[in-house]
Amino acid sequence: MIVLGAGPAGLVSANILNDAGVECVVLERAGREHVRTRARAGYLAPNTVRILERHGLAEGLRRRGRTHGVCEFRTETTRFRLEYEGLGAQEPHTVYPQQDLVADLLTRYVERGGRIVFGVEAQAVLDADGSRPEVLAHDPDGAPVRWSARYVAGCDGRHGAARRSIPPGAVRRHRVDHGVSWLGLLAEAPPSLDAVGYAVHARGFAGHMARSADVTRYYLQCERGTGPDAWSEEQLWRELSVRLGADRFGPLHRGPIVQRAVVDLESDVLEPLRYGSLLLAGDAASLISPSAAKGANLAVLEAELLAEALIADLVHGDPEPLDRYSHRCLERIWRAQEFSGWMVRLLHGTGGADGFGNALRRSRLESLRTSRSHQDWFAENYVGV
Ligand code: RFL
Repeated sequence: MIVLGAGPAGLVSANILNDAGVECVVLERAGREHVRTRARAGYLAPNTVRILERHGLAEGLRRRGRTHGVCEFRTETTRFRLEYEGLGAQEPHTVYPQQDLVADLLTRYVERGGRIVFGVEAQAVLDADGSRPEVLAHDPDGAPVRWSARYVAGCDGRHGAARRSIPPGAVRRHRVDHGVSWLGLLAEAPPSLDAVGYAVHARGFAGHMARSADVTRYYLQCERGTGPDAWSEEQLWRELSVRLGADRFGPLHRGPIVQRAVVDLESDVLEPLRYGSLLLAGDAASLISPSAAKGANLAVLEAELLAEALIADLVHGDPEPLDRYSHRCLERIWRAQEFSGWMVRLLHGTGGADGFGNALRRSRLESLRTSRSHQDWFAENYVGV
């Protein structure tokens, strides 16, 4: 078994497969340190935590993760809080930085004898429609190498080799560009509020998400095409303060901004998630806008389904779960996509000429503020995958 990519999808699959005695190797383009320290997601859904617990992968997050169950919506004039932990399914998130989860998964996999090679960039999966696919790769010295196995798990993200190796027309790619861009910032600063903050402002969206006691992620909606360094730190803090209403609702805790990246909000879904012996999971299978923090959660969910289906086939000779793998994932993926798209429209007022789109956005927010059934629906979807 070959697993491409050592992100959440690849490492969850590899751990489950390795524990079941399936011989597997993970091929990872980046170096070990880069993989262990790459800051991205932070909000884990209750179902994600349950999956990790089921497979003995939750020790670190149980010790260091914090539960979180409140979000706060702000506009130019007002704010309201939703204690979603007490609404809908009555469950909180667990805040645990993705890089810590990845580091835990990696340590455990290697401690249990799992095989991983860093610095190997897959170029293509050959003969994916046959029963002995080959991965064509470059080893850390740049020399070409080939690996072959019964199956290849494509967990190498949206720009990986797995997606590229599927011939045009063999799977459908559904895609939407939400027409909005965010500048994602990581600040070495304590959180400024005790909630996930969503500011819906005429100047654009701003978001606040705690990562740890001294690291906070912020998002600023920006013009499409803006470079990550277009604004100075002072300009960024000023803009965040304006949009988050710091003068009325309390100042932001400032600190050095240690990471910046522009994300164009787009989503896609590949259908089916299988091409012969090549199976896709995580961002390789479906890219989801970060508006509802579902990406890492879907990656873990799909990784479990994939690993269990592979074990059924390779260990027990039962190919049926693998045949159903794509269908089972797609149901969850489309539900998460629907909610993420709704969040995009809630936060940006897209979907109409200026005044119309903004009026719809205000109306959506007002409904969320006042309707208990809307709040329950929100809470259930917000923590659900
Ligand atoms: P990953 O984590 O991108 O891992 C893919 C791995 O594959 C390697 N790779 C290759 N290896 C070999 N050969 C090749 N040709 C390769 N090409 C790539 C890469 O080096 C990497 O190690 O994909 P995976 O496992 O599918 O996991 C997906 C999640 O990482 C992603 O969905 C989330 O980070 C999205 N996301 C969030 N999701 C959440 O659930 N909650 C959040 O709060 C959240 N915040 C975020 C996010 C994504 C962000 N970025 C990336 C824009 C915040 C940000 C800023």
